[in-house]
Amino acid sequence: MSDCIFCKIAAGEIPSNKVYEDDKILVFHDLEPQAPVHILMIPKKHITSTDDVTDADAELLGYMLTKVKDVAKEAGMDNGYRVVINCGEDGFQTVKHLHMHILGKRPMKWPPG
Ligand code: IU
Repeated sequence: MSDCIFCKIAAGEIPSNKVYEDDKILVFHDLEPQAPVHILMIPKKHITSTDDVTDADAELLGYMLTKVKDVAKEAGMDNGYRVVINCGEDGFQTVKHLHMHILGKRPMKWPPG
């Protein structure tokens, strides 16, 4: 999508502090970290939110989950971490391109705010 900032980051048109990249996904540090390590994982394919996921995306989303532990380990999150996907207004999704937050290096609380 031409007006999507995460599509532009995925395409390299806007720079990011990259952690990992392959043909399917990009992983980069969040600009406003909410934990000592706060990483975002995005599919390069534009999917607006979990509300927009279709059967055709099953392999891609499964692939993303398989990469989480590698990214977490690489970032030193040896004692656990949290994976979050916000969706829609009540879910406080501000960027309309599906992304996983991976947060760690501090104890998390539950329930989230
Ligand atoms: P949310 O789940 O849509 O609320 O999260 C969007 C995140 O994207 C949020 O943590 C922002 O700090 C982050 N972010 C970013 O890292 N770089 C950007 O250019 C923009 C948002 I726009």
